[in-house]
Amino acid sequence: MSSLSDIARTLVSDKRGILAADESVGTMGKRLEGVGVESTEENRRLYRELLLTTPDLAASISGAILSDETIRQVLSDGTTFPDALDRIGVLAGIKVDTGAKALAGAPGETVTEGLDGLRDRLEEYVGLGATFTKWRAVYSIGDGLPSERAMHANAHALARYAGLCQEAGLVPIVEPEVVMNGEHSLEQCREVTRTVLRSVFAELGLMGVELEGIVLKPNMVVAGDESGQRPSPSEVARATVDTLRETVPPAVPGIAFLSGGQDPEEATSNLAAMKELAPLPWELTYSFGRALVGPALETWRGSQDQWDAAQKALSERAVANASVR
Ligand code: 5MM
Repeated sequence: MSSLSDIARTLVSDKRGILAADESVGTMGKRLEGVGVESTEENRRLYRELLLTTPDLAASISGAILSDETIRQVLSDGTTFPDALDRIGVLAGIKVDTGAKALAGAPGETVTEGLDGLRDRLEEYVGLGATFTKWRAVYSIGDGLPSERAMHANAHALARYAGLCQEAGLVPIVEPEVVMNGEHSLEQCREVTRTVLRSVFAELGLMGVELEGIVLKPNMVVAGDESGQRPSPSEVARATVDTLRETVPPAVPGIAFLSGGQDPEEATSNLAAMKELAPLPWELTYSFGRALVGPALETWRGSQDQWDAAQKALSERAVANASVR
């Protein structure tokens, strides 16, 4: 079995990135209904089959994050999703959190849940073919937010999750997302992201998490979507990389960004601008959800006739992201 650091390096190296296809049933339902497709178990399965059988996917995708539903489903030919990914040279990952829930004593804020019974669930996921995992904590910027309480609760949960995954031989993707919604400036996003990342790495240290065996999945430092600001890719890149240099130890092998609702081309341009700031202590790559699959979903709209065109749309985004220097 590969070591944790080998798996983590495979996920972030050779310019490949991670496809986040782990929407919960609720989120996937909203996305499918948005393009006029009924959210049935079969339609969710079919859509994931479309994505993950895209020709040449492995040239630009190192790993795919699945949901609990998908990891138990099979392709039309009867192959399980993890087996199908293994055959093409893509690692199978699994989202193991059970969602962001209201945090007591912190109005408007959440803590991500899923620690209860996690050790047993991880053992099962290993048996189902997973080699890595994901857990997402969510932080909003607002009047007095995020609170110290929410930051502490989420960092603690992320670190306990990461420790359990490494114990099970799985590489944890640690995803603290400062969301883009709001009127905040780029500078405010930078301050909050720095504070959040500091708290996460402090907790990872306390829990004895091996930094060589994780992948960090942070937000890019951007202005709020209602701020009226539109920073250029070089401004986003400089603010993001400066923040990461201040907070992420060089032992971490790689950073795979989420897209957070950015336009797909914008996310690619921002990633490209960051890579221009090399040399950096860690690999930089993508772990996009919407910025990879959005155009494919819009193209497919549930039509069998659009199957090839939708796969091409995914391929174009994946290749564009893998082609940035
Ligand atoms: C793909 O969506 C992931 C799961 O979301 P829910 O559990 O809320 O359904 C999500 O965590 C995703 O991996 C990240 O937000 C990155 O996706 P984007 O679209 O921001 O790149």
